[in-house]
Amino acid sequence: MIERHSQTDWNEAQPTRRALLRAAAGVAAGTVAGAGHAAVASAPIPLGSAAEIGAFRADSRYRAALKRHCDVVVPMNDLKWEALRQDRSRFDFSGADEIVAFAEANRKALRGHALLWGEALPAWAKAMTTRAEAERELIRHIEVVVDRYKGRIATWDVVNEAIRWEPSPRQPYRDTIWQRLLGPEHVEIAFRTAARVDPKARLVLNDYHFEEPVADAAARRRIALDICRRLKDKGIPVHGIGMQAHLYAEKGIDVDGVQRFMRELDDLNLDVEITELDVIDWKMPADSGKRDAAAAALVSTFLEAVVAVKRPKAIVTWGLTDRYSWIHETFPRRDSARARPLPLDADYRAKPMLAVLERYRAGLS
Ligand code: 9MR
Repeated sequence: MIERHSQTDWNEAQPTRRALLRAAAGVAAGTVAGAGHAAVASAPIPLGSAAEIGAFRADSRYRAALKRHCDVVVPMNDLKWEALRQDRSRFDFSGADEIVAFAEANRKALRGHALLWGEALPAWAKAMTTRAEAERELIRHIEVVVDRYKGRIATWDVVNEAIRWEPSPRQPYRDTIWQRLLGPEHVEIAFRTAARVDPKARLVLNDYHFEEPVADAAARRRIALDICRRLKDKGIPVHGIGMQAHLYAEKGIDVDGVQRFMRELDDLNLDVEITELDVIDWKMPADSGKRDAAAAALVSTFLEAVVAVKRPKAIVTWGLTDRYSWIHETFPRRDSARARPLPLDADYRAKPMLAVLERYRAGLS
């Protein structure tokens, strides 16, 4: 077992002497997972997970897994409008505060998810009708939320899933309440406000469907870069792009496309982070051993493609254990087998995917 890498400030992750020594020791002892892979010591990459409040409260093994496997914790749902703003006039921070306190007590970094999203909105927000109302609410929301966690939540997904499924330069944005009432400016307002309230925060544009070998994914990468370039041209801070990386086992990875994307991010002086990694295995054969091997190989192919060009600021999975995952409901299998999207199985046993991730955490890839 690779020693836990406790890194409080994952934004500043550097190859420490300890990490290098640990890496070298792992290679020498032959304990490194993914045997056959030429392990090379390099900067450790902080690992993290989203934490779902129901499981977090009810299941002590879930909390133990977060402590053991994470350098970074992300409240999965409790910083969304739906959780914070059921009541229009009063913010409810109870769930978010619980997870933030846990992260701080255990010296984990935090990512905030998400300040602007077209989903997970309370009914009153979906029913807004005027530009002035949307702008007022959006600005107030970001002011209150970012200010509350200023200096504690180091990184924010400022805008989540704003890019249309099949975007074009003329129609880059998804049809959301924000786009309907504010137009393309909704993205600028969100980033500008977050930067004003916490000038030290790292501000990320988060989205998905960037890595499959299809034309749509290439178009989405191009649009994401365009959005960031335009923000920068206007002097509005944006620090990185979050690749959610909900990977489809049957689709594979566009390695060349992903690597080009990394170089283009470099050209714009933008970071990359992997923000919601998991594997959608609904089209795979039921055999769990085969599925786990395929998931680990897919994650490895994806992360190798990224890391070969650019080291992500963090690698975050959307949960840790197959016991709890959105994939069970959203991508139900036709047979009676359960989805196996995450690095630990439903009984918290390590799967091959965990070994792949730990190589990066230990600085061996
Ligand atoms: O996993 C999350 C699930 O528990 C919520 O019900 C849902 C709606 O808030 O959001 C899920 O997380 C999503 C994330 O916030 C954004 N990217 C897609 C994720 C899976 O739907």
